Amino acid sequence: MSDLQIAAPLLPILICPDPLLRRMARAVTPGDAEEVRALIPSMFATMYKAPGIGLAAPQVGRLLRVITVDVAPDKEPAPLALINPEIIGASAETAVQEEGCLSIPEQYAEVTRPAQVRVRYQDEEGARREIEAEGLLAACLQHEIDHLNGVLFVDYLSALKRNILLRKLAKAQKDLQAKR
Ligand code: K2U
Ligand code: ZN
Repeated sequence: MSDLQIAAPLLPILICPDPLLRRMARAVTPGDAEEVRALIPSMFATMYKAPGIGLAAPQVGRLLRVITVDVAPDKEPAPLALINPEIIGASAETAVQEEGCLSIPEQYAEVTRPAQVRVRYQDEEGARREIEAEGLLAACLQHEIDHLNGVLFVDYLSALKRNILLRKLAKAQKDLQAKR
């Protein structure tokens, strides 16, 4: 991962099954501008530190529709902050990607999603933009936008696989607490 450091306060990442992760985030309004201007650098700092290639505001306890992504931090960092992102197009073609989640640490599973997506969002200056994504960026954007709707990647697994994965997470969290 990149050693991209951003001088902004780190935020604690909520861990499943924190109920906040299952809430719907609300749209950012102009009145949120100041809070969002402070939140985005902290989200990037927290994401790079984890390390992760994406982060959604609900993961750091803020029910705002803001996500940050940087899927290739090692090569040329391409930090992207998306405000009020919405998927306005998705290919019928699907792709399988191994996904992880900073709120479900150390657990990974393959997830099938549309291979390409078109996302409309507002950038940090408030300008309306659209991007077309494929590959890991497409998976990451869909994963992060899911977080804004209280959806986690484990929801795409069979009940059996989801329960096995969440039981392993609960045990790992218990062992972690025991070590403290
Ligand atoms: O939202 C998050 O919790 C960060 C996710 C982003 C991600 C989305 C889709 C596919 C993979 C990752 C990851 O935890 S960031 C850590 C990571 C990086 C590369 C591959 C797998 C996991
Ligand atoms: Zn996640």
